[in-house]
Amino acid sequence: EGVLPQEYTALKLKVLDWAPKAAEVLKGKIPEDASVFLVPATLRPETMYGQTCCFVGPALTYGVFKASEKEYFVVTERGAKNMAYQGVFEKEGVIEKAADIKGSDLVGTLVNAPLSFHPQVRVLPMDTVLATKGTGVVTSVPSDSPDDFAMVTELAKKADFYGIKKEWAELEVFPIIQTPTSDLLAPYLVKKLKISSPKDTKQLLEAKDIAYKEGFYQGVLKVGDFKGEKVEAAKPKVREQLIKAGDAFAYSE
Ligand code: A2H
Repeated sequence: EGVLPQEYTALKLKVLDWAPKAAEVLKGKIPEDASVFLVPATLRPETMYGQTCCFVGPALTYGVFKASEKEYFVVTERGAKNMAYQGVFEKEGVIEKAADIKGSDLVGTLVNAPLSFHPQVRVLPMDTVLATKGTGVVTSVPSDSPDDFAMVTELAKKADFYGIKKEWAELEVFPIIQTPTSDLLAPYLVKKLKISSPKDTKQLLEAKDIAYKEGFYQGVLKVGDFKGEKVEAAKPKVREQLIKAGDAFAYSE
């Protein structure tokens, strides 16, 4: 962990249809008129146009936390504790948990992904999601995140093994950011560094480092309201737009 707090954007992915297991576990625990959101924490709000799924750690335990009368958030206990002291919940400092649910039970749930070219995406498993970072929920942008691209490729290859439908992992990957080398930087780097699975940790770390720096300092948005602007300039603007629309909020740790 660094000395300065990380400023994340917490995105609200509204649940449209629960996976059967999740529906069973949560039955009667959440008011019928409330909306439930999966809430990933991201450092790259300007890439949200490219979301294709939402990752949870299948072995992690999540809570469904009451943010207000009408809204509940699915995050880790740790994430909820941080939120409670950042003015995210209606009652400052108070954590109300409606239910516990395992990540594996959430897999297959259909959620709305704000700004994405794919407005409806699935919750999918990713073993490398850390319980000790962010909210334990990670939105997947395979065009710009090598980790995400390696994982969706793996999921599509071994859909049966992961207990998912192949097509959930095969949503089209659209170019979002142009850099000097590519407009699909993550797939480009995964190929170039010969990354064949999410287990190629060392190369993935290198790819992540290159992608982050090149995307931030040399990237230009190809899509959306800030098309043509440098990532550096567009990042806070996309973030503000998401927050103003009620689709996101500031989260730090
Ligand atoms: B980023 P940092 Cl396009 N476990 O969002 C593992 N990874 C997590 C996580 C957790 N509990 N919580 C957040 N993350 C991911 C977008 C993105 C991200 C892109 C490119 C790079 C990138 C779409 N996924 O991150 O250790 C989230 O993925 C690479 C740095 O706090 C979050 O931003 O620096 C990022 O890691 C936060 O990682």
